Amino acid sequence: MQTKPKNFDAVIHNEAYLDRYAGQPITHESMVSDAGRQTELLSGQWNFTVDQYDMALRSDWHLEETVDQSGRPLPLDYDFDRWETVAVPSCWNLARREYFYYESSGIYTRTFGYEKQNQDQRVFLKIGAAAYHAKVFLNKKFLGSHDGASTPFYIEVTDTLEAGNRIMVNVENRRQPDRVPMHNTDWFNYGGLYRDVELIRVSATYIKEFYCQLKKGSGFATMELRASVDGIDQNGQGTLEIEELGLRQTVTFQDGEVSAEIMVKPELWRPENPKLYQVKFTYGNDSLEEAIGFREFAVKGTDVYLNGEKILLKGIACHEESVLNGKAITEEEIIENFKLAKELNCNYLRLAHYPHTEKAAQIADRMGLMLWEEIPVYWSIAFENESTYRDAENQLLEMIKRDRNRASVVIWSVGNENADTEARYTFMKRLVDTARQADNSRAISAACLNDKIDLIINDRLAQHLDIIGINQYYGWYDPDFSKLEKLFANSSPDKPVLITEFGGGARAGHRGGVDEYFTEDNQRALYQKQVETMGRIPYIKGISPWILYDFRCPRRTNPQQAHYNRKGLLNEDKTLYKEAFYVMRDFYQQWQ
Ligand code: GCB
Repeated sequence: MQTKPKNFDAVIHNEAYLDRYAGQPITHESMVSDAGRQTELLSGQWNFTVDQYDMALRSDWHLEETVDQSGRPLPLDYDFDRWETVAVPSCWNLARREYFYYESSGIYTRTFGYEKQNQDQRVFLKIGAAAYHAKVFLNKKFLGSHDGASTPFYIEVTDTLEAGNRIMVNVENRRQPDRVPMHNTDWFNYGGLYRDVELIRVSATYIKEFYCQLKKGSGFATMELRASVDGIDQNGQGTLEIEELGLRQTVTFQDGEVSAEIMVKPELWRPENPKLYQVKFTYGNDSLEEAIGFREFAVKGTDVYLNGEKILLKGIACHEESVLNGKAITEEEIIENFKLAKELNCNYLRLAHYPHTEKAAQIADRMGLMLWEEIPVYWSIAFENESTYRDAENQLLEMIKRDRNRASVVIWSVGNENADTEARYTFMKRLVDTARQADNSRAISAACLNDKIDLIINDRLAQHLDIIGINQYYGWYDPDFSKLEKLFANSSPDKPVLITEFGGGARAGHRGGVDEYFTEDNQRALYQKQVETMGRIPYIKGISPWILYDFRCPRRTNPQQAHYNRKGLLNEDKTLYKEAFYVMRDFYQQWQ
């Protein structure tokens, strides 16, 4: 065994400083069904510092050791309550000019009071999103760490909370090859606590999971209920109530779980009539109440059905971003995006390339838009790496568990544009199987690449998907547009194909010849050719052009792009419509 030299200093010489935080991963297993629960928000101003050298972790700042063993005061490198403040939720990149491209650790801390209401109450801390990795400390205790920038995580804090509390969160957003996504993407790498942080109080035995959706193939007349409870009382009764339907059904739990089918004929949710019911579920003293829509989304042959009727998915892709707030997009901004999608005659959006806030699906439920939700298995992540797989799978399950009661969500996507290698095939097939097992009421898909040499749709993953997503940029990255016709002619898929991306860049207001790149005229001509071609292909059952509005992208450096991906149908602040917007709007108006 190697011994440490006598003058080894644990703070400055110990490169294994992260080891003491390993082994407490926070995963989908600790999620709490929280839709419709009263929570206490810890949002607002938090003290913050960038911590490029990871001093908080190397020196255990969370222990707040202010004196040495003999009680002599120590010189401290931190001063929690006198640091500057930033808002939670927000992205640090937009808090200050100096932080714009910052990719490392940031330390958030605040104090808060807590009043116990009764002896049996249990409390969970929920962090809506921390990009990308978080380590959470409460009252000098390390509570665990979470990977993945876009999904919520939950930690039980019942025994750690006191009347006065100090929370400290290390959030770290280094781009790394073994993460999901890896270090190379086509969007901006925001960092920070950019969704709400909240406390959730539940009963001693509480409802942990609650799933209630229409059962597929039941003639729209049966609801499937699945729930689990956690706590000492595992064999009690739960009650499902939907007042508007006159429904009150009692179900009996066994060993903490129940699954039941309930005959009932609700009015069906659809984009033209996004009917939602207030659904209440009670177990002992614990209860949940959420607005749920009931619908059936199915695939048969090359057709897509909603509530038994053939539909086309008239969509648009969208990142979770605004110029002002980065990823900490507000409800008003989501509503604005969805209104623009409706103006484009859409009934559907592809939420690319990672889970957007859960508010998006709640709003889509209300506004009547169908959604594709995706995890950031993007380009060439470390498909050979088992820990990368576990991270991807956990993000997938956190997304599914979070949103599986949302009628608007019709497709789970397991990734985007991944080359068809052996390792990728195995990795993504596992994800498909996991998604299907977790929720068989939706279609599973992925945005695939086509074979650019033989010009054919032949991705091996496609055989395991319900719907094949295809990204194609003919007329842009490959200027030879004739290849698109060949690709479609050479392919005869036995399932529906969605064109998950096509498009080209244009700077709003920049006009010129149709052959001049980055003009609105070039983009318009490209859209005209694309929709004219795709509209004739019988197996194409949905389209989501890339993209609703321009988004920040450090890869894009020419003066027209100016660090934005300019493939939007609107500019980045959505004040300027580009010509292609109207091409798409008119196409969707008549596409049937
Ligand atoms: C793609 C990617 C998307 C990019 C887009 C582009 O295929 O899926 O993330 O932003 O192309 O603009 O190149």
